[in-house]
Amino acid sequence: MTDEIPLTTALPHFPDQAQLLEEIRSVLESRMLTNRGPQVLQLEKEVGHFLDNPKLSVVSCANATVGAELVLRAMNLKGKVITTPFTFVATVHAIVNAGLEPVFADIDPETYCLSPKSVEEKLAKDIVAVSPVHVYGNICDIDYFEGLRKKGIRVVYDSAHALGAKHKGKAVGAFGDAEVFSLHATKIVNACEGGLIVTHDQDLAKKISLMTNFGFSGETSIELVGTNAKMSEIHAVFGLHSFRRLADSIAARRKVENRYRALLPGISDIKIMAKQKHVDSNAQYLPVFLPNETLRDKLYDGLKAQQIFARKYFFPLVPHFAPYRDRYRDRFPVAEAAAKTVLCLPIHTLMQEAHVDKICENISRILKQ
Ligand code: T4K
Repeated sequence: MTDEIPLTTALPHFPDQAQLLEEIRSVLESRMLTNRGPQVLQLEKEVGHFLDNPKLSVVSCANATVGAELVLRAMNLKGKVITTPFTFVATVHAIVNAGLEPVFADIDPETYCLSPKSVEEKLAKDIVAVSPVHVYGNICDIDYFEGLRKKGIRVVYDSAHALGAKHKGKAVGAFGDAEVFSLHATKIVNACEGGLIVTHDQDLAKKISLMTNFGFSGETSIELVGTNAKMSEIHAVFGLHSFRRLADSIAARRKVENRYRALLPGISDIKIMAKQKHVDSNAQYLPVFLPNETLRDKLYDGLKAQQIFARKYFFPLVPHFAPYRDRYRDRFPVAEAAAKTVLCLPIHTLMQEAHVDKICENISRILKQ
């Protein structure tokens, strides 16, 4: 076993470095470094082919946070957006930065995605959109949210974790009014920093694309108030390399996941997240749940002492962070329990079964102490 591999929740990996460096060199020589150059267009095209639906448009952007904000701004919404408290803070910041007010609903205890029942309880006249998150690469209740969309509520999925995952054979990207993927260094497809917006609404896609470039529609014309949210050519080269290996990355991650699934049930006091029906997961994260917060923290610290770096995604809940704390006093029993007991164990493409064995031996030892 190669012990020197970092046992971290995520690890960027570019196996073909010589080829990658060569492509970066050729971008440098072209002197075309940004402003929607050929690499960015190629990335959008290849992701479009992968999604295998000619009706979908793909727009690249600087990161998923600004991507989600632009989607909501481009929709010209005013009012409130229902989302989940159990997410990375970016989901909620994007809503606020788009001038909208987040409303939190609780999550489903099996999938950790927004619970339709809880969303129903929060529906009101001023709810103009929902932003469900495909947490850990699990897929939200697509049918329920499609029903809301038909009632006129805009549905913008935060799909930061879900590139490559499939629901009933259909690749994530095709759902709702728009989906926003993250290409951050910790994600399954990695452009160092980056995001992709996918929508079947071509007008919306055009608008968002203009908005990523200050709203320029020509050298001397500005159509709308935009920002600078462009992906650079160098980022797109990283993204393309990583994207072309997506199937291999998923296969490597599934092998790691399967080993965890074989070993963890033999250890008491730890529960691995159940596999979702009708979903081909991308194995982006490997969440486990402990009986209580004390044991979760004990395991986190114990693993860290052995240079095994798990993460508490997502603790604290977003409404408990300083900018939101005073405004949101609702209780979210399922999300609160998940936040206190979750630990995302290391999973990445360089890990082998022996690494999982080592991690599980440590888990077993720490929990028995
Ligand atoms: N929506 C959701 C549901 C999200 O999870 C995220 C991002 C977003 C939206 C927004 O997407 P972007 O705007 O970022 O495109 C990380 C990431 O910064 C963040 O992108 C991600 N979610 C979140 C879940 O995790 P940290 O602060 O927890 O990551 P960090 O730096 O501690 O890294 C985690 C592990 O990865 C470390 O053990 C080391 C390893 N790592 C990390 C980086 C950055 C590397 O090996 N190399 C690296 O370059 O936030």
